[in-house]
Amino acid sequence: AGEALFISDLHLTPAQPTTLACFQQFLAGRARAARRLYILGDLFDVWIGDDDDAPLHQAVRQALHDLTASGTECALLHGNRDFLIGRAFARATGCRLLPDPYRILLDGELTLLLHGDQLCTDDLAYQRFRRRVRNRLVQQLFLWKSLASRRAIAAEYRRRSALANAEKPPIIMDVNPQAVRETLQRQRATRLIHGHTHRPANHTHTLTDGSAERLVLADWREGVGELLSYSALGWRREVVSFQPSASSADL
Ligand code: LP5
Ligand code: MN
Repeated sequence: AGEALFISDLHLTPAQPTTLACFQQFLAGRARAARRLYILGDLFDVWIGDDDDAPLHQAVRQALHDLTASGTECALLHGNRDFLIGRAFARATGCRLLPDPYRILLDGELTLLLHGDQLCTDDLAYQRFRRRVRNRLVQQLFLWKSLASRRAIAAEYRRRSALANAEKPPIIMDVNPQAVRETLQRQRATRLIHGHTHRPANHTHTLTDGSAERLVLADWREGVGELLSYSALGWRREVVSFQPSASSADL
């Protein structure tokens, strides 16, 4: 079936150019060896609409387009920062936008892919915020605004979110184990892969019949990231890091 790669939470932003460079290098190199790449949300630090033509967005569009044109399929889930990624972005990059959660069959086992924010059910303030911004009409009203005012609103959300998070006990911002079990059982899946929490680890959950595995992906920062791969060799975690070329190191 070929190798599948899973990454999440790159939080690409002009403020972190080496993380962008790392991702570009990854798409032009390591990712090409895979049959399929899954991005499990928060590829961007913030996404205010497909019409935003900032240089970083153009660079990412181009790099993803080159990857899919080379024959590696790419599928994308929305995160809590970039849920406004739409069809125009998918068309320009050749990526497929998947619903969250999304179920795939790997070697006869049902694996569930999600960003992970919905599983944080103890974070009531966030879930309330989420319901509001995932509303179609609210999104349409937002998208009708100018890029400048959308940018300002997104910055205000980010500011308030950071303030709110500083007050929350860390446990609130992790997934709720009961929500994990219910989701797995409802979807009849035996494996879950998600990001969002930035707490990379492999967990085992006991279900009413049997057990399930939960693989949490790391976030990318300062030019260093992580991927999870599934191939004939099984499951592996790999470090992805930016390698400056000799010429740019001379500068
Ligand atoms: O993002 P992170 O990891 O810091 O925190 C998340 C949760 N926060 C969010 C909010 C985003 O960071 C900011 C939104 C991105 C902009 C997208 C584009 C604009 C959309 C337009 C709408 C159609 O997701 C945070 C969780 C944390 O993960 C861990 O799970 O706790 O949740 C919050 O912080 C929510 C707060 O608790 C409550 C909401 C504060 C914002 C209130 C907005 C007020 C209106 C402002 C008017 C301009
Ligand atoms: Mn997230």
